[in-house]
Amino acid sequence: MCGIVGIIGKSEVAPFLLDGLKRLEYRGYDSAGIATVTAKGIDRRRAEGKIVNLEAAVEKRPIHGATGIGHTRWATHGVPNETNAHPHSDGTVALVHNGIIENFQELRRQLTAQGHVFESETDTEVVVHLISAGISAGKTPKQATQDALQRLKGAFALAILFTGHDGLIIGARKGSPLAIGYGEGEMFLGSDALALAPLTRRISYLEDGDFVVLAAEGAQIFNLLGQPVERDIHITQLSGAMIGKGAYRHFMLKEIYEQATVIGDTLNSHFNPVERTLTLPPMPFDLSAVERVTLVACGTSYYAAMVGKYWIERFARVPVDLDIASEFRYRGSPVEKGGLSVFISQSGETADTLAALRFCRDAEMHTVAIVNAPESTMAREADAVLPTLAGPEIGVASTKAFTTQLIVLACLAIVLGKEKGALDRDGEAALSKALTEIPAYATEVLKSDDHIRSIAQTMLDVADVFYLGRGTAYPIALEGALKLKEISYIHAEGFAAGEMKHGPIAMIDETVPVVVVAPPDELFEKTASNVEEVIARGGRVVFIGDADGVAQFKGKAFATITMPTVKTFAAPILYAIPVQLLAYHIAALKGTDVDQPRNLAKSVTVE
Ligand code: HGA
Repeated sequence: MCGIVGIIGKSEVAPFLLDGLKRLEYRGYDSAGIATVTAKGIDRRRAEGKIVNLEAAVEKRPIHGATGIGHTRWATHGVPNETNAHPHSDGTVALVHNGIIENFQELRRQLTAQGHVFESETDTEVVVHLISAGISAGKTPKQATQDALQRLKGAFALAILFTGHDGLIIGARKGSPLAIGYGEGEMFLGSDALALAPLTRRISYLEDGDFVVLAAEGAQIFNLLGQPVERDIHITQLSGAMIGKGAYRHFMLKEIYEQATVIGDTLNSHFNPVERTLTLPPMPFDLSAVERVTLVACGTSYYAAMVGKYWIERFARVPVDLDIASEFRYRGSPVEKGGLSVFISQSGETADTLAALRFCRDAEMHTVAIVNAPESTMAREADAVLPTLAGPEIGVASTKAFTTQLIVLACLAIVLGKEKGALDRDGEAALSKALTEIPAYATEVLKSDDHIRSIAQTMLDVADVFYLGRGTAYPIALEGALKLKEISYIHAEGFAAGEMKHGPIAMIDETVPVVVVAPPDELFEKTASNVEEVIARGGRVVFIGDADGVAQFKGKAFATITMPTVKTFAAPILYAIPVQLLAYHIAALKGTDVDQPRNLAKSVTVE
């Protein structure tokens, strides 16, 4: 969340800052702003809302300078208006920030008592005044920044300009990501390499506690004590091309449709079609010695982890602890030295999940990251990486990252099962076969798109939607409800079907659609009974099952979606698609901002 870009260029930087911000807009769209420094001092333009508003402001009043910083905001402290938009500046210093300054109130009190006047409600503005106070006291920009950083608690990535110092940007990182880009006589800063990819491919990543003094000739990196440190420069593989929507109306729809391909790509990176075996990249620890697995993630990735728990326990016979990252670290769980901990995150930057990874690493657990961003902090810090090959996911509501996470978890469950001796050759072959069939089935499922759209049409005015499932369909019910909430703003809840009678069924009447995720598995009859209970109370059931299941509810269910008959193992991956499409069409028909839903952003870099 919040995107940062900084450029020391050879000519006007405003167009490049705006371009960099567009590549980071998935991180936040509450407001955007840029600032430059020239011999005349600091100048800035800011606008509430999306980057197009900032572009209009810059067009109306062009901003000049070859050194500049930019920001796209996801507000944590202070409403999303122009006054709270970054860059914040007092005329001496201008800066952009990603993160949360946790001790901002205390610092603000102290600085106000010293005569500093604050104009915004943000936590960020204290950093401006702290550094500025140092400059007024005669410190250099480097010293003033270093001293200010030592007083900050919380998380930050910062890019800072100084009046009188055209050609200088200081960047700093603690918790939130920040990359340095090396050009020819030009230097760059960015929240990720993607933002910098069109400008340079030579990238190094700041480590926590680092700050960098950037000039046109290069970068000097220091640790918090001010000692020079070296960080490797590598060539990013990320493409600088702006990703387009193609013929699709929204990125989310395009990404739903890409699933047939990217599921296959991800599976093929582990599957040997000749020997029909699955392998994982070598791990720096012995998988066969793993006695317990801890799965940690947030949001949609958490629901992928939940499916992973069912699979690992069933096929590898290894107990799995499942945790929401924001809870895990604080609940004092007894982590086991030598145990396996797996962290799942599309961006690989999710603050809570990253903190959980570091917590487990410090407790000497083995750490594995399942991420879609191969150059992310989690990918760099984990003992081993299992990448999802979903390609860039631009829609804020995750779709293809989810199903490729499931593929990776399925492979992990199978390989762990083999290593633990819980799965024999035939078992592996049967499960692998079920996975290899998924891409073709996914293409078939997508053919229901128009039908699902017609069902969506009947759900535009509802206030609540329930989703039910059992076994691995239960996390899919939870994910279906989350997708709907995220993009349509309709209240939705997922339940284990067997839980309905313990409370939620009291909510059922003819106004509440109940989406049932019911693949043909050994739990089908039990789910079917729960559906009957809902129908008996007037519930409007949208039944998702194979032809036999659908036949059972013809005439009783309000609507049905017929799925191909697939193996139980493959079902959660395929049944994710209709719930994604249903949420998508409801939101698109309602006319919400599907790709950039209100209050949300991708790459959740704050706690
Ligand atoms: N706390 C700052 C920056 C927000 C942020 O990093 N969000 O991800 C603000 O509210 O402006």
